[in-house]
Amino acid sequence: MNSILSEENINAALAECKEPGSFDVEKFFNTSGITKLKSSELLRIFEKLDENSDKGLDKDDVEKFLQRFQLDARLLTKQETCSFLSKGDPDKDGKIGVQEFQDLVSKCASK
Ligand SMILES: [Ca+2]
Ligand SMILES: [Ca+2]
Repeated sequence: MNSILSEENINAALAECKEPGSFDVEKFFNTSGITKLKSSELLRIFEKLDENSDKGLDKDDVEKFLQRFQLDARLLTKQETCSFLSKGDPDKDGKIGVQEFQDLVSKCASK
């Protein structure tokens, strides 16, 4: 992860959502620099987030989202996990697929 995103940006993004309940996808993607990545880099981020490599970020993957950036980061709360999933899973199959992830990132970037 740190080879793609700068540690400074990751730390800043994590600091913004330290308190349970304060996680905001849009804010995190922008602060971490994820919105500025090329699609090949974005794909590498997705692969790290998708730990079991089933090409989708399901509830478990999303819950551990912050820990993929920093091992000792907190889990997302149930509510944060649900809200992340509902934003990133328009076809509602319970997983954020690669394309859905890219769409979500570009949607966050355009604001
Ligand atoms: Ca997965
Ligand atoms: Ca989906």
